[in-house]
Amino acid sequence: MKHTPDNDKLLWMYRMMLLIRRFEERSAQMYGMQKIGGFCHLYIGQEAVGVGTVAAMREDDYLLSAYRDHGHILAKGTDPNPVMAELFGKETGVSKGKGGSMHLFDVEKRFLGGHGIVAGQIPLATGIGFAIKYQELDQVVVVSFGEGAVHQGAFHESLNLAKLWKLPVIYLIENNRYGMGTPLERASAVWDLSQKACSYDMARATVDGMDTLAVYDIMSEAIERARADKEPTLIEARTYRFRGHSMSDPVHSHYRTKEEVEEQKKSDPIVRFQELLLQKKLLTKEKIKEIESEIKKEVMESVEFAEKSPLPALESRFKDVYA
Ligand SMILES: Cc1ncc(C[n+]2csc(CCOP(=O)(O)OP(=O)(O)O)c2C)c(N)n1
Repeated sequence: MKHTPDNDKLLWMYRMMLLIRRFEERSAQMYGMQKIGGFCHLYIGQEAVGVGTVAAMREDDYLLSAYRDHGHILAKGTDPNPVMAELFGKETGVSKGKGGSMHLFDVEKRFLGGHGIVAGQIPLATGIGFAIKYQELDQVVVVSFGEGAVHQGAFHESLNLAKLWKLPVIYLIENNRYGMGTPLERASAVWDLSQKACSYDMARATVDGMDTLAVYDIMSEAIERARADKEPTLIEARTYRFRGHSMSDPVHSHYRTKEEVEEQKKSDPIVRFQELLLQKKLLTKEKIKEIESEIKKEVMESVEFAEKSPLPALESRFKDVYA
């Protein structure tokens, strides 16, 4: 591996993956208690992709994702309190309670959504890449989307222009193998999705999306290419979601077997990363317990904050709404 994080970053990555996991487990519980309503898609199982990616980014780089976005915004540094409040639909939420789970947003942290339309964020990210280049700045944009998005026209139009205009954008396919209940094999003529970059003569890579350090390495390389040479890259991270497509889809549905899910859980990215840090002596069993209890407290505080926050005022219903 060419790029390896220093010890502080390794610990940050571990802590962040655990925060995302515990935050979402708690969100699922709150959904069950009807504190959270509407759509809610969990990132559980995919944490290595978002965290490995953000660890390779600079703070002022931009990130966009689809609706499975809790992990991305937390990794980008947004406080869990307004994120949980947004899931609760409260006024103190990152989108003032009007976006919900799918439409998280934090301009300050340069997380530009949270997008519910499959592939909708891809042309937006391309436009942001254009703006960066036009203003002669040196940030990069990473846009994450599911494998279901690569068959949309918007994906192809974006890749073509990004290569033609040499834009600093990294297109990150988070291939969790299913678009709702449709497996990749039933939706795609090709299995190796990074091949799509060949049509646009674009740099490409495939990475084990359950391996946090491998994601960090590949992403660091792509970011260097984008920052220095203004060259885009298409990355396919092969990952897996342990939960259903959304809170309304049970974990073990007709489209995949219980055995398959259990088999995939053996490569849980957090367990793998924890073992690595134990081997490196960066973690001990006691330290793990300490981190677990700090995170539990942090997540419970976010629930309390969300519970206590007011609902958006009735008079604000047309504010910040564009139609
Ligand atoms: C343009 C559009 N078509 C259909 C939908 C309905 N829809 C919501 S999620 C989804 C599956 C997308 O799968 P994928 O892109 O692989 O992402 P994942 O949920 O696996 O993270 C579909 C078809 C939508 N939101 N937008």
